Amino acid sequence: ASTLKEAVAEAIPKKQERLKALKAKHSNTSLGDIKLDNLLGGMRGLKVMLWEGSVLDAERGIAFHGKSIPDCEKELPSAKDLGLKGKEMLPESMLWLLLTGEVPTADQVRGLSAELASKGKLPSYVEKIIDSFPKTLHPMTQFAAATAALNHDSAFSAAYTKGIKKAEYWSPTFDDSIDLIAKLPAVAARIYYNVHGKGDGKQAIDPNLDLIGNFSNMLGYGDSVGMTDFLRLYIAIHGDHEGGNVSAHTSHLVGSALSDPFLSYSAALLGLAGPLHGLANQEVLVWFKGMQESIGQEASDQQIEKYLEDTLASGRVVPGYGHAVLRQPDPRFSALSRFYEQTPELRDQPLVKMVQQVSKIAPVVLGRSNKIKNPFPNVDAASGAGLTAYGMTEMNFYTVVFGVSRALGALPNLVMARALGLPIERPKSMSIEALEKSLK
Ligand code: FAM
Repeated sequence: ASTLKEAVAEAIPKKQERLKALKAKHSNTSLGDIKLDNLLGGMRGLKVMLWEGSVLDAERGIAFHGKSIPDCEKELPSAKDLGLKGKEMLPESMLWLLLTGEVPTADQVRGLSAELASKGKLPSYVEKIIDSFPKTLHPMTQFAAATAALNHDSAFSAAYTKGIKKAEYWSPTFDDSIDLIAKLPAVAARIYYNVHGKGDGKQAIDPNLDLIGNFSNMLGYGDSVGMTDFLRLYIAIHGDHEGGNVSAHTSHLVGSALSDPFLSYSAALLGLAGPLHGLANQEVLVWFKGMQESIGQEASDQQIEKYLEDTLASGRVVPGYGHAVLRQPDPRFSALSRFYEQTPELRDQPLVKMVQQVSKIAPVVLGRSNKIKNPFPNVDAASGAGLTAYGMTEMNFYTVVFGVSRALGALPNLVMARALGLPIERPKSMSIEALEKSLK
């Protein structure tokens, strides 16, 4: 296959066959019990969703079609492989892997980057909508609203209105998904320009650059190879984290009603805006700023330990630590930490140094609490420090960068859900009385 769509079209029949065989043999086989604790505990651990792109193991962390982040860093075509300035793996390579399960060639990635560049320009009505927002409206609210408004030209909506066979739903869903992934950087950059005054204000696109090379230019960081490369790594590893996290789960649910990818991903962004989910990277920086004000830029381990204990004692969470599934340090944290170690201009930056220092102390302090199931760092413990160190100090924009990335997982999730004929979701809700009756 030379295009991503051809590669997806080739991969779908095999998946459909395997699912059919599984269904034929195991439709009535139990996948485990559902306890009241699951119903009251946010459905933790319930095997009730299907998504091919990644599976999260509590000990090993995320695996994308079985590949760990270090595997991806070795195998996925990088900026270096494409002759671009920088060395990190490209988000386009991750998108190809997530959708097809295959590692793309450098040529296939080059073609995908060119396709995304050709579809990256925003329609002027969306530019006007973004420009109409007050600067004080949170960038995530602006991001979600502009994303929904892009559905004016949705291929899926048009096809559905005209009449389309269920077996073909995946095709316009794919078209809308690629179109949206191509446009998210310009939406994000226009918001950044309006709210924080940085970037070219025109979201210019160079057809010979990769998605994030262009995104970095639009944001005004294009002349920093370090920042552009950091954004490539950041966006590649934040793309997908199984199907049950709030943002991917939301778009999966909304998409199951056949709302088009623009509406589905807009809903995902609103979930990502939550403090316990995507906004945690902003919360982490707020927490670090508070700590630095209180104990200084360079602090001893003891001072940091005390500050962590005070945070817990005040009933607040330590943002960037813990996870609903992980029970080990988040491999996404480890990848960013590796980047910091390998990048001289970052390694000795006070905030980066403190992030690394806290990552050794916090697990000990959080580990003393018997209620915290995972005392280790998640990706948010490290993600903001790099952005700040490279000059993106506007914390309320961090989750927007996360939102540009999460589309790499959430939108392929929609394509595969339609390709596999997954129905509208409708779990059962119970009342306390109904529970009392059924549990007596
Ligand atoms: N600091 C303080 N308390 C924590 C904690 C932390 N980092 N992580 C968990 N706990 C508490 C949690 O609040 C709960 O206390 P209560 O019973 O009093 O409510 C208890 O420990 C059991 O929680 P858990 O089972 O260990 O974790 P959950 O599955 O309930 O929640 C998180 C998972 C991620 C929401 C939770 O660890 C947290 O709030 N972390 C801080 C916020 C954060 O970093 N979120 C970003 C997660 C990241 F992966 C992402 O989605 N971007």
